[in-house]
Amino acid sequence: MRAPAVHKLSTAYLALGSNLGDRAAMLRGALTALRSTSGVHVVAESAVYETAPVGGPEQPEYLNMVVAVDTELGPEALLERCLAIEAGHGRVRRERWGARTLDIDMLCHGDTVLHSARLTLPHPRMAERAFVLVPLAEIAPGLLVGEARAEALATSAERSGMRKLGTLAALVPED
Ligand code: X6L
Ligand code: MG
Ligand code: MG
Repeated sequence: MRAPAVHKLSTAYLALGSNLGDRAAMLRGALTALRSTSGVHVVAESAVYETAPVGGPEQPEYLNMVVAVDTELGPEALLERCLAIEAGHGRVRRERWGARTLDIDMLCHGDTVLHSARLTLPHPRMAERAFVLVPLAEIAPGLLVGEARAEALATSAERSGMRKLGTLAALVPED
């Protein structure tokens, strides 16, 4: 009898954002696509926040949320899947930090530390962004972001320009 293949499950945190088109539908579509991905299991989702844009040109307000996935995919494979889901939602990369239909950023992947041309883990700038920290702290308060717990960073984060809208399921009908 052949030994069963062993797959290591890692928990990855993904930050989702949208500020073009039907923003809530974009987030819903991202969740549906992640749930349909073999080897990806959505295990938690934060509330959805409407947030003032940070950086870049003048652009519309974002909807942001964070999801946790348990995954058998390695960091590079999960990144590929996230980029494909963005493209499938009409993401067009024009200027840096410009408006987008859907952005999916990998915040961390287990305890992987990685610096490749395409991906840096943990995400180097997540500790500075309230639109990431506040939803992240809802689903992973004890997660270490550098030296600090996500909850501590979120508590001290500047929340002006952030409005909690509620769960995604309450914003858009289930599909
Ligand atoms: C100084 C200068 C301090 C620039 C911060 C922060 C730049 C974040 C870009 C920055 C700076 C970013 C989202 C967004 C973007 C989003 C909201 C970025 C890249 N994505 N604003 N801006 N939500 N609210 O998902 O994150 S573009
Ligand atoms: Mg981003
Ligand atoms: Mg991105």
